[in-house]
Amino acid sequence: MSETKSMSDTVTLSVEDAVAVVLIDNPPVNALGLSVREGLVAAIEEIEGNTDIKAAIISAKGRTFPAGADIAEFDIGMREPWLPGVIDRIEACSKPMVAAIFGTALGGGLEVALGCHYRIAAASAKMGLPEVKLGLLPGAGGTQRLPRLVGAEAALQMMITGKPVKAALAEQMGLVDKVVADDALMAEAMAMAAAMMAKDGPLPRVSEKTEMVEKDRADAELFDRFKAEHGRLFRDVIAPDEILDSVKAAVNLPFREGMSVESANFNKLFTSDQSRALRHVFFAMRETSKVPGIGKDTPLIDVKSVGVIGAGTMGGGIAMNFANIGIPVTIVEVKQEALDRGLGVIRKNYENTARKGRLTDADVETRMGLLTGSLDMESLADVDLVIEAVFESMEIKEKVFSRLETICKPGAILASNTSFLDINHIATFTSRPEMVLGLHFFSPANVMPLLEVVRGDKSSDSVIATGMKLAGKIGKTPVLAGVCDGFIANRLMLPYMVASQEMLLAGTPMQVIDSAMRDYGFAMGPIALLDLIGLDVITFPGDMTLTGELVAMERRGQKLNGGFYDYDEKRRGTPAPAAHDVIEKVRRHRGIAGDVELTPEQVVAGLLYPVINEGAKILDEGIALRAGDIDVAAILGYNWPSYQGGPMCWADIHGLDKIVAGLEQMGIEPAAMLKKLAAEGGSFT
Ligand code: 3H9
Repeated sequence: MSETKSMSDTVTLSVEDAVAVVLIDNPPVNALGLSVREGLVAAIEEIEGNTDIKAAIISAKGRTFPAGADIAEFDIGMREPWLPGVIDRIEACSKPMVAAIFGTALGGGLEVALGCHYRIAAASAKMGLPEVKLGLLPGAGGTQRLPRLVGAEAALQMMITGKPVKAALAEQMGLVDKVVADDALMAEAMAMAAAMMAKDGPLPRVSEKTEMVEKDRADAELFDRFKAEHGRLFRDVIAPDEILDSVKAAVNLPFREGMSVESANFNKLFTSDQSRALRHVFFAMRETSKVPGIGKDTPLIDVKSVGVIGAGTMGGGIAMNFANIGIPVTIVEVKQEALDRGLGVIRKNYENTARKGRLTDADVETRMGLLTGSLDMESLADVDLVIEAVFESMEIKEKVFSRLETICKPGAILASNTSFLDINHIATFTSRPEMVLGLHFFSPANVMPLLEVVRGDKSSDSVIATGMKLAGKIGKTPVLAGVCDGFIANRLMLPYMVASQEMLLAGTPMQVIDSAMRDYGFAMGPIALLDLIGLDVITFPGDMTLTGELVAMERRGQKLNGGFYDYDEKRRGTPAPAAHDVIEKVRRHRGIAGDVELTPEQVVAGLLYPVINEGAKILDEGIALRAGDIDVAAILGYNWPSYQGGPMCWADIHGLDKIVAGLEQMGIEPAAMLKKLAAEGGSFT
């Protein structure tokens, strides 16, 4: 092998048996940043100019073939050479180019592979075009080359779902030429390059392939059919239509013209609010686990066994998270009946999952086998972590934590799943406040992806680091929260719920409120949401409340007799006459006269501006570390539509000065931080 030459800071080239091996080395995921693109151009020039080189392999060091363009570069401005041009040069190369794919070849990474003349993949590799998840489309020739290689339908499927395919399927589809054992990838790629350089005739360039697109052109219904079959994926978001339009161009136009369509559509999406929001969410999701002062050298506590106190809906769901990853859980209850009921619900949950084919019967038994019920707190003597999920009363928490103090081994982490009680106060019930933290799960706890890790004044760094790490292990995204009423997600959304009640009382019909928020992107509006979570769960301020009156009539929402809506057997709601009467009664009681019927835009402003205001206070008080953490908490805890970026990112896009003015108009004092940022022309994110 020749000596290794640097093509740029991140690309090297070496020559072995007349084959140039070009390796990208840009950890962590070999994203195609400026220096990689420069290195690839230099490598192509070397390959073309060096007569000793007869063929080349493009691959990477580290854990993966490039996972795409460098998303971080998008917001700081991309510089030449642009990726589409680099890939064109790879494809135009006069010597055979082989992509040796492993790890996750995504986005621009897969587009580089599509520019190569041959593709060989490791058996464990995955390939995909996930740009749609960033509100984008594959903008380096992917929308034009992939349909020419695998057909428009398979290409659309990959681009519009954004889901990667495994190597075996990629081979079946014709996306790769060969799949080989992981450890044989480079040797097989060398063999392929050697075979190809010995071959006469033109190189197979994907952009020149016509067979697939000709077939697709004959199918006049293809695009309408695809859209009809995948309607859900086109709802609310704009990228899928642009992808469809670009693939249509691939089918109907010559390659270069199709590239122009792709480029125009990419630019449209790139500058859209949706893509800005989704890119923000991509990084925010990955940033939440970074806590200043806590790093690789913070010692972690080994959690090999867990105790959960309370076998109710919350306790049961929490226990399942640990059983799912093989950690034994002792569940403590006060009464045998409650314990049996709790374990029965968990079994039913697992059996339902098995019925859907997502678990085997043996898995169900393994997981149930990891759960031990107990009526005695003493059985928590040896566990590494206890999570209490008992009734929300400080008196009961005091009893529980004072007992844990005497029972648990030194070094055990003592966590509370409280949603609003003061963790610092709870910590005073033990002599080891440094071991106490909040682990706030969202219901259903085995499903919802958010875990608020609540740091008390005295929680040790190790305890917090362990909580954050553990969240990832059980498949949740952790968000660190300080101590306050409601922590981040619930505190943030309480003003939303309160405003929805005031809006109803002022005269806006519930369907108008709910439909405006569905149009904004929530799966349901706030009134329907209240019915779903139960009208007895949230207590609203005021001496006579709508929910209080409905509960007094034994209307508790979907779970009992309906709430604001009446429900049919398919759970479809219609505004309930009983709720109408209650609204009138409370209006009379509060002396509210006249109807203020709001437009959908006014509903959105009326409900969301108070949320932004609360978010600003949460940030200013240091309850959340970053605006992005608040966004993640809202997206994962309350299904805030991610293409709106979460509340703080949405506020930035919407305009902070508009929000300040709107709040003042509503008679709400804007938070100091919000006012300051608006005045400075600053932003939360
Ligand atoms: C594109 O390609 C557009 C083109 O079509 C056209 C252009 C003209 N860039 O997720 P992880 C970082 S759009 C920059 O925790 P995992 C990430 O932030 C792109 N950074 O690891 C994190 O940083 P940190 C299309 C990136 O093992 C670290 O890498 N491609 C990028 O769970 C580790 O990430 C995609 O959308 C990137 N492209 O998952 C793929 N990717 O450590 C996006 C990752 O500082 N990436 N980072 O927090 C992924 O899906 C996952 O990261 C991947 C690894 C599956 C690769």
